[in-house]
Amino acid sequence: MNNIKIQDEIKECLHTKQPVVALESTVYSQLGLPAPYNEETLTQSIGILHKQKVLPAITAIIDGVARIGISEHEYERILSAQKKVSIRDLPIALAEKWPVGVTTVASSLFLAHYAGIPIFATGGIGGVHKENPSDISADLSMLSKYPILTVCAGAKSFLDLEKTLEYLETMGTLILGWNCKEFPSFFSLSSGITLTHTISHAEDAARILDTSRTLGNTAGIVVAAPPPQPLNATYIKEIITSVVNSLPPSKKGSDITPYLLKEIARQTKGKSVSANVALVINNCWIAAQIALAYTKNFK
Ligand code: PSU
Ligand code: MN
Repeated sequence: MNNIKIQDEIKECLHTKQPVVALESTVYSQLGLPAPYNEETLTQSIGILHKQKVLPAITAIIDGVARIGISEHEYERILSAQKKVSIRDLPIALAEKWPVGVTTVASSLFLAHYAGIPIFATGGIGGVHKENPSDISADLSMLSKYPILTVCAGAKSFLDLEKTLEYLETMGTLILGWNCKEFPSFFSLSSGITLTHTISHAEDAARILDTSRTLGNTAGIVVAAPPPQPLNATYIKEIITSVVNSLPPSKKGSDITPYLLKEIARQTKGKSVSANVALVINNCWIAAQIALAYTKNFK
């Protein structure tokens, strides 16, 4: 396939059983975080992985090719990208050779699986929307389709978290709280939803992932980590309610998530952005720990 390319360094790492963590790219574009915070988050995410000798594999569409692993000189393409590529968009982005497209959790999981990378980190997964419960992110079905472990801070809290968890359960995706008993609420700690399973060590996550893969289970695993710089739950809830209730009817489909993120950032005067930056970097750190434990003990 000449429209999917795995970076040589990543191929080599996977071949020699060295740790690799896959990353999406929408969160690092301005559709996920405003400039210059998107660049700072990207640099720090990559930095934290390199520091632990774990190779980052950023997924993105560049010059009509789906890439697993991009070089530093190409970061600018992601930072300024305006086109979000979810799983449904992937064939057209490649067939029509889009110059640049940033991957969502859904399309990144597909590409990570293609490359054979079992561990993936993001900010928050998509989910069932509050304002329209039939708007269900393709992230959820893809999370159950590939035996990949995804580290996130739960689902973005402008979503219906109860319905999101119900959907994941129906699809057979295991959710593990990372040192927490409640499903994290992305910008804040508490969602009021108690999780069935909690883990406290990267080795536990690695063992559960290995067991699942050895069983031949095709569903993924979600490790949900509380945000390290949470906002006050009542404060952010009020803002989210007002933003969701005043969603302009012109915002449809995949434009809704970037719009809500932007509007919440505006109304919190950037506080939501700081919380978002911190949790993305924290999730990369956790994913690196799990990748190290997995390659050391199980691969
Ligand atoms: N996490 C963040 N910011 C983001 C996203 C996740 O902290 O911008 C992106 C992810 O790429 C996720 C997507 O897959 O939002 C979900 O979009 P939708 O609801 O349209 O499926
Ligand atoms: Mn949607």
